[in-house]
Amino acid sequence: MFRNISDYYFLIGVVVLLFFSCNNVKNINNADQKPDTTSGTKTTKKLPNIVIIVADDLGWNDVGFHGSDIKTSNIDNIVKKSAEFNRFYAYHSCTPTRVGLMTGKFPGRLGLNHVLYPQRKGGVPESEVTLAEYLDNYGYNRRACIGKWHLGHSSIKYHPLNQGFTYFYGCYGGLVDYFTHKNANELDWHKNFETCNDQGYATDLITKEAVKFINDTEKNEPFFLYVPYNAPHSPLQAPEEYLNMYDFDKTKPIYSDINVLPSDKLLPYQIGQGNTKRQTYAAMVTAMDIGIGKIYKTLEEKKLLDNTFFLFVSDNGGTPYYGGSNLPFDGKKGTSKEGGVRVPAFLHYPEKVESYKKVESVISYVDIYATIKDLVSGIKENEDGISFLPTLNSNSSEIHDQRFLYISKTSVIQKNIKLNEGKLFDLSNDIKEKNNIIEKNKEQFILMSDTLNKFNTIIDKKITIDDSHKVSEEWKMIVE
Ligand SMILES: [Ca+2]
Repeated sequence: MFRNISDYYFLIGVVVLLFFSCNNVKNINNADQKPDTTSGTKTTKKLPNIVIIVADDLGWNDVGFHGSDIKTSNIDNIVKKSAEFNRFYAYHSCTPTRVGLMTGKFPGRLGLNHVLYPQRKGGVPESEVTLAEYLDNYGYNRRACIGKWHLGHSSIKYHPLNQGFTYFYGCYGGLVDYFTHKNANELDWHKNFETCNDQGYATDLITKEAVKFINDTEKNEPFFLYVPYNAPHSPLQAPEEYLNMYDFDKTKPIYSDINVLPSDKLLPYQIGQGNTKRQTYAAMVTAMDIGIGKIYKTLEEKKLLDNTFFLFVSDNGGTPYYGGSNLPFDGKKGTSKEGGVRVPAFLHYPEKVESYKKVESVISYVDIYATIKDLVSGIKENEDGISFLPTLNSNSSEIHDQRFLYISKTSVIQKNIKLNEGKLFDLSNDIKEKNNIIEKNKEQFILMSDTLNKFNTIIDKKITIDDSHKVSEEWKMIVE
């Protein structure tokens, strides 16, 4: 069949690749420039509020609207009035997806296709025009990041308030204790630049701050609210009120399913553990779902919902060891198989999405920046991303389906065809990526392999990972 895909698709592929290559040159040349607000059409139309909610390590099979056993009634109800993305791809781990979301670029371009662990130096360079900085130029005076930052903590220059946000609440690192708010033995909970001693379950605190931020909005004042929950990422911890929704039995041992594991794999956390890992994980997801419901309801009560771009997405697939499930896909967080990179996502935006719609086009985390750029300035492309607004009003988007979407160093996708680790798969009839179709599709394989190699040459910036950072007391960021 792929012999029939023919020169037309090949040409499209080359054109798309050239577009990315040329754009890369442009980006390097313009790296230090601020956004060009003069080229964007400043519209007299009322700007939409932008709310982006990111779940952390939430698997494909961990939301009710995908048929999960986990209770997510709030987001399930929102999805019924949204565009649901059936092919939304993230990077396979935390920091890189956030880099792509915040810069519109593949994280490898910035040498950031790795996770910023506590001891790791680096972050998004100051020269990047983050989404928050971009929106600053279009009249968004209030820009909050409430949740888990994970885009650099070794220097104050990486702080969210130095990357375009006007308000920050939450943690800098990626593995905070949900109750003590400690990570690497130090308190990692902050309000703007200051240490914050708020007590409570992290998910609930994040929700409360997000709701407060919306309630503090003056009428006709567009805002950007970025809510990267750290849930349901490990450590597995949930308050009893949420565990009880899953028949938590205090008289039974905690984590009874972990006893079969070697003792060196036991988790050090005790507070908030349920009877099983899956039960605890489910309670964490439900806590987040209830939080999202509160954020949504606040927008509704403030009569802001109609004019709000409300996007929900997970930053990568789930980790079965920590209770997540990516069924029916194979793979997990950290892999480029569908289970690691294809994530739950939807957009609620009554202005553009009048009723439920399932979007089948291939959409990516780097498209979020491009879409918001399109929304506020009419410019439809940004570095590696392509606006997905056109997909909301049509059954398919040729530009999304025909492009080669770079997934990772080992993987590239074009519509249903996926190259991963030297094998070729047709996702239209093989979602588990079991049947290598190279033999009958050698031309396609060569094309995809060449494309991946070109991407890796262009995008994968070689960097030396520096693990010499010592987390300071209360994660205070240093001035370099
Ligand atoms: Ca993650």
